[in-house]
Amino acid sequence: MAALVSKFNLARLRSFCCLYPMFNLKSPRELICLVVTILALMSQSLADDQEFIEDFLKREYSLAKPYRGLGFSSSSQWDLMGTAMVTPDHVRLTPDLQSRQGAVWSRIPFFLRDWELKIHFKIHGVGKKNLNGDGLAFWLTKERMQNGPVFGNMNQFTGLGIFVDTYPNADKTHDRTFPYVSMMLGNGTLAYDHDRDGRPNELGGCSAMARNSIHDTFLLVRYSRNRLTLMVDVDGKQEWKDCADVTGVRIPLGYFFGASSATGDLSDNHDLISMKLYQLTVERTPEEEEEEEEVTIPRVDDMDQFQVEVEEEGMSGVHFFFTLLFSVMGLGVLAVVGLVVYNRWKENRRKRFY
Ligand SMILES: [Ca+2]
Repeated sequence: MAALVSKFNLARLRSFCCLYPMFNLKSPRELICLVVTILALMSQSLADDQEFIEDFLKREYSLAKPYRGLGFSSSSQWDLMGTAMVTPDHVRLTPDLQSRQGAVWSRIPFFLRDWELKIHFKIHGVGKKNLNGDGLAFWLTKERMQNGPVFGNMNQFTGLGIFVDTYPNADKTHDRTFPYVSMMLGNGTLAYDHDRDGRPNELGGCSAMARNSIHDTFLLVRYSRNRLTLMVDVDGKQEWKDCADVTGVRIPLGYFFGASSATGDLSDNHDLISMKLYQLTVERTPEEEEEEEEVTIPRVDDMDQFQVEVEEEGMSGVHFFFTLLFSVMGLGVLAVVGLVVYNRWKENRRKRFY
């Protein structure tokens, strides 16, 4: 549909260009008129595209100005937590003060299979570079509204975590520049290692100069056909730069979106301006529908680290061993008892014959 709309506008522009030589521009006034007409056509095209995008915007999972449906009332779609505060321009998760934690969590479980999340955020503060912290995190997890050590959320979370880490905790490894954006898939047992800036369990990431930036800073998370892509736009060029891309990622349905932040000895203002969720239209053949298995625990295919034994659907190794052991012992006891009884019976029978 977007393509159609754009094509239509392109056609309009082209027909206009064909007409162009026919115009005999005699005065600067006519030239201005021409430029205005072209600009009007172009803005129309942008507006149409915008409309197309808005069609797929899922408002119930999005958070944007003027931040209605956010707060403590029963009709709210988002809950606030800790130091999170709504202003006309942003949701401030933490102020530029030490030891604060703030978060915002969606109340509605999420059930779309193919989607795109565009996040507009701002991290700024008075601290010098690398004397600020700790950063921001965005979530799609089973758990919600928990306090903890992972940018203001619990550790051993179940689901997706996207981090904008602004402080190098593992400062001896000068392998990356901060802020560093990364993603991790938690399964309830894997931990985010804060002291190592999440290196052991990260799925991928990139450096992004997203702090005290004069430009607007954005993240894009796309999840479609089990492929998870992370992109950043922090240079004011209005273009997405690839950051991480992983296939075979299985995220169960029914999880919650959230954003959280924490400050420690070092601090920053961590502002969330918007989180916009778009549904992606993906055609699937009946065979593909059949192949699409429903997962209960997040995992990444071909990455052992992200696999856990599903114990509720079968016996664990230890359970199986003891069941087998006791069964064998039980059979042994039965055999012995049976043998004794049989010998007694045989003896009695022999005695009767004498
Ligand atoms: Ca860090």
